[in-house]
Amino acid sequence: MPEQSPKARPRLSPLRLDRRTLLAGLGASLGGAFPAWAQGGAHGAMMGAAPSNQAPGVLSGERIELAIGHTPVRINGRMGHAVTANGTMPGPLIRLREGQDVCLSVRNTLGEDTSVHWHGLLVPFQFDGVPGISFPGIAPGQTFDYRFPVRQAGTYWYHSHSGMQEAMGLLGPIVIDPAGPEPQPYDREHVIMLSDWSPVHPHVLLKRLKQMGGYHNFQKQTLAGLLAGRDQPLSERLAWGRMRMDPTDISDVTGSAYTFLINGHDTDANWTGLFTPGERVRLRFINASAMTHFNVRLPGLPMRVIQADGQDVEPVETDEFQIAIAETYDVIVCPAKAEPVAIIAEALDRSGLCRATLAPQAGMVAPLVPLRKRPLLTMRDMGMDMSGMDMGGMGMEGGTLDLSAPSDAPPSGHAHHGAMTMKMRDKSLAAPAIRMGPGVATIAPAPIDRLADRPTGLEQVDHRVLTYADLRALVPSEDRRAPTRHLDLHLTANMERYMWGFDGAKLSENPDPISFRHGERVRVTLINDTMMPHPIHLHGHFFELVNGAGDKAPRKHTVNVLPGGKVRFDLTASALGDWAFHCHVLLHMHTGMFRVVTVRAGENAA
Ligand SMILES: [Cu+2]
Repeated sequence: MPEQSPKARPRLSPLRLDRRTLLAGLGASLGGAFPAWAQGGAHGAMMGAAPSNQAPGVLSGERIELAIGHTPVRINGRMGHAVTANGTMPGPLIRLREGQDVCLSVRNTLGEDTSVHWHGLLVPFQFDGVPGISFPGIAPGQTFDYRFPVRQAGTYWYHSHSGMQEAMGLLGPIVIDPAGPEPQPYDREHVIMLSDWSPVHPHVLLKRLKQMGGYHNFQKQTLAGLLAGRDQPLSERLAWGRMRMDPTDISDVTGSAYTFLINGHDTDANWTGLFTPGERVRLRFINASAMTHFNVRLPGLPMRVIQADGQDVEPVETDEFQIAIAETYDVIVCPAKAEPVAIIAEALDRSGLCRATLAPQAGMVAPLVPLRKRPLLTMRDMGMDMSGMDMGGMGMEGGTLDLSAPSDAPPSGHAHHGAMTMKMRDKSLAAPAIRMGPGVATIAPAPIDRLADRPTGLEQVDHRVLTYADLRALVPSEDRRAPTRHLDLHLTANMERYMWGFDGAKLSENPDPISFRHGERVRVTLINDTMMPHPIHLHGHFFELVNGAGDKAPRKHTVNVLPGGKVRFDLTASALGDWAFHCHVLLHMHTGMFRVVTVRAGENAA
């Protein structure tokens, strides 16, 4: 594996792995309790089975109880301390049916406040679970009952919205069966929950990042790499240097701090889900990580994507997809042979991966794949893709809708980078709405619509890769009114000081809420002026991505805005109340990339 960074762990060497995975396959346990759905050798659920027959330990019915507490866990051979629901990480699977009522009763046995947010669920705002916005939080010793009708179907999840509890393990899956027939029949299903785990307390990780932005970036380019032709051309490196940025700054906390998990198991523990050859197996992928986007593939097995963020899409076949933090994708795979198949979740920055196995019988281990070459950010990621542009055209306003430009085009105009890179620090280019304080270090001079771009790091792989432009809703959107208002929001940062915000303001500066009239139809444009992807999540609503699919624009609750990119979505402000709107990278949210969205009845309400 010549492309591995020096920090890649030795445990990925094939020889050691074989011995270790053999041990795991023979039943050597890494310890820690798992709910039945996340145990190795899980049978999964058969489609159409009553919830009570699906698997032991699935929580269903009209009253569901969760107890939040402390639990010691053992991950990758190290003991750690987790915050858990009902004593396990991940937490129990909550299985509901569209149309039912539910009371989720959450008891806090911690010594600090807690909360649970039902991610992607359309609930009355007072049951959305965000302390300080929708309710006060759950004090130690208290129980809070969340009561709401279940108005949707699909794959969702729950997590704490208090402090760093989500990064410490308070997360679990929610599956909602449709009231009617499944639009995409399958035989068996497994939940595949991706997460990242560090025995270091998240507050310590944050402190390191504030002291030194690149703390966890051990993949910096070297002179040796440059000479060997692995790294960028010298002219480009000089350009990055002038901006005091680093193109390997893909993620702020990487595999040097994290162990990546599938259903709570690391690669050695090899979570295994069973299948019978010939079955249609539905995999419900949930990225419940605090800080990690994953590239997901099952080498040798095509995937049919049938849902994104719990919403049905027209089936689309692919070989790999990137799942940003907080997104979900449901796929159907049909393994025909009685052989184990690997599920590979590789961290976006290639600092590590997790392998799990789909197998016809317990004890089988699918082969591991090596980490691929680390991705580099391009000038396109800086909102400075100038392909097809004459260099005199730098005055171009607001970029172009560039859905046709190939995403794998090499950054053009090396000779001009000196002039262009200065643009990124030219604050006179900023839109008037941006508060130009220390929280804004860079502006993307020419952000472009990147929905048809392959996501970061997958530009060059030689198989199919899902893009947002491939997603089409199975059923046309209910609200086909044209938006009556346009709203631009910039995602801004000063990475060196680890400050993140919307329009240059962080939440602690008390920016005005983003307000919508009830029923209003608004086109929102998110512009990423930073060098990192931001999965932006709106509570209480779905929005329709403007991706060229017209009436079949896919509905999402979270959209990943690529660096240097912009994303447009249409929103019907259908849910009264105050809602959280934030980046789901936990430490970005925690350091300010968070706004309150308020939906009020008004004279023009629809
Ligand atoms: Cu959320």
